[in-house]
Amino acid sequence: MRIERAVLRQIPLRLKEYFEISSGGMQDRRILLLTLYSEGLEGWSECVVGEDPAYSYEFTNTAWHVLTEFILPGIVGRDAEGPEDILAPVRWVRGHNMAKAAVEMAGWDLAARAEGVSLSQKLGGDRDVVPVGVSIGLKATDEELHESVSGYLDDGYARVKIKIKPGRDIEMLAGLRERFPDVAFMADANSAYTLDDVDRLKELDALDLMMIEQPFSYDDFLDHARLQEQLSTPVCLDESIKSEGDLALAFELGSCQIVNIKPGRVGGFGVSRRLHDTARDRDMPVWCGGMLESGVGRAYNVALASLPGFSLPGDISASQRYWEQDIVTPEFEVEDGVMRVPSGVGLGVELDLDRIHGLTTREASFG
Ligand code: OSB
Ligand code: MG
Repeated sequence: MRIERAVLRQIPLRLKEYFEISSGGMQDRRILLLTLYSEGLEGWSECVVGEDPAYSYEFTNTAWHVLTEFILPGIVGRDAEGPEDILAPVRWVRGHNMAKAAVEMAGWDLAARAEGVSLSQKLGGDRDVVPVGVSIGLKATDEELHESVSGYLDDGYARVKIKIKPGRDIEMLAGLRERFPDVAFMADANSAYTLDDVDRLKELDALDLMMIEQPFSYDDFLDHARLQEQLSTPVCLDESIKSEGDLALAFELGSCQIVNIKPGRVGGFGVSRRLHDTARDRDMPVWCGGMLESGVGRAYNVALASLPGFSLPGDISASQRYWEQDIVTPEFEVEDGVMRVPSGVGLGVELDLDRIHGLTTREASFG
């Protein structure tokens, strides 16, 4: 596939509800959409950066910068065998996985379209529906949290993830467990703790959680291992796993028992599939995380989650959980704990191009 042209766009999209995690909040998303043109086809992808460098050093402006200055000029006009070597001319660019992933993933859409198959089929997915959960941000009061949980349970989610931070953790989760004795809950700390908090974190073991996600810093493999040793609740790593080497390290040290795979964070679909394969060989469950994506990024997450090793529900929620109106049709929906994997060619959903063009605030094109 020869990449003849690339267009990068930014559009504002306001989350229906303010979303707060331990490092801060978000409401006004700035979605980056990439279109690659090759042999009469268009491949679309979303660069899943946040608006500030809290979750990762990458954010909207670093991705815009590195894509427009280095990555897109480096790949436009070049030939690639397929999506997995589309980034070959810019291998020298260190880091910036989310920026790189956007290019690689648009390449998967192009490749799927060229073969007339869905993204899921192209990747090797073997399921028509995938189990899905919801991730609920920090709430000011327990009452608000309980109300939110109860609404999402009515919507049919298969498990509920609760954001935690020091001061909003054990007691809050204990209250939730008391009110909802049988719900599959997990907690996500987004790096809010250190090993000094180990005694407190051990109290989680009484709450029957599926897992605790990323309690410590993204680079703290050793302390995560020390925690897991003392905790019966499985530790799941998110921010820490950016490459195959990170997974090998986590496995070797015993830093976690479960891994959350986000294709943007690890640099694309190729790495995501290899992480899935490795975890599967080692009997380590994986699930697909989310980055509050528009329908474009969501299409990739659903396709990824259709691989056989994604045994746990992902953070893949309905379009309506995030947006008044998504930028794809049909919107993604949840019923009885599952989401349907699109079976149409490529992303398998239609882009609302008029709306995307109307919303575009920044645009750069190459070739
Ligand atoms: O840690 O999983 C996370 C959103 C933004 C940044 C980090 C995270 C999240 C979520 C939301 O938990 C998951 C979703 O997209 O629904
Ligand atoms: Mg997380």
